[in-house]
Amino acid sequence: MLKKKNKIFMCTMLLSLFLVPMTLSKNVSAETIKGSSIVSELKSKSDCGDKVRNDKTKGITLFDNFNYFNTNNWSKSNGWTNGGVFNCTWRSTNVNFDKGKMILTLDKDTQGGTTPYAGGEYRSNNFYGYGLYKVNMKPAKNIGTDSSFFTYTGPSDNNPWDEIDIEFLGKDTTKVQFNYYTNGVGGHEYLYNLGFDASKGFHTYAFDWQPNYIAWYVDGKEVHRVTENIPTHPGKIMMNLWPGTGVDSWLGAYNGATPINAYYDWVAYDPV
Ligand SMILES: [Ca+2]
Repeated sequence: MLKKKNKIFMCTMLLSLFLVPMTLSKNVSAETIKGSSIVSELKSKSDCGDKVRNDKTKGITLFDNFNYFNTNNWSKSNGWTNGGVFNCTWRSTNVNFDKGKMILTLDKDTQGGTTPYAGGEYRSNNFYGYGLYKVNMKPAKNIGTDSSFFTYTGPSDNNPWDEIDIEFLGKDTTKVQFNYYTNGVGGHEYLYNLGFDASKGFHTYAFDWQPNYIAWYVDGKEVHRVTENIPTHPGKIMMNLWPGTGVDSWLGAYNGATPINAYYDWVAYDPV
């Protein structure tokens, strides 16, 4: 029993060394070990690598500097529209990487879609649950558009609709909107006055999703917290840029200006 425990501890330590980046906040190492359900499944040191590769949905840290399209972890949405308020078709050509940044582009659709515009969307391949989600980004500044960072799962994943949002309404990028949905119930929109224009430079936005609260952060400072009816289902990490339709009272009427870009420098997830 003791030997088995020692092996598990060794795996835990190795996992921590490889997976916990330098940017983690206080007490994260201990929390990662405690919260990492894959650890209890490990049988020997040699299992560590395979488990990391095969079980990314549980307790795994993610960091991407957006130097290139890492197909192990991410997909570009391509060839469909969400419909509803989204007046664009997602095109993989609208997700690009340059000089260490991911660039999402909104422009006119020239590939025969049913919508007049093409948007960019980047989504994780895996699902992520409770933990700290961070993005360093610079949203688009243009009326009628939305630049976002969020977690999402829903009927397309055979799950209830759970979502946690950071959204920049391009009509006024001196504010950021936070929101969340639990089993399809939303209506928690909260506009935070940043005190700077987010479209003018890169800043770090984050949310800490825990069983009994969600806290949102701007440049490391907590600025909003909710504690009621918190989502429970792990979701995909998503970023997109799109023009609205039929939601002028929210986004403002899109003026059709193209091309428009949103920039993402890096993203991180820690299961703390
Ligand atoms: Ca970068």
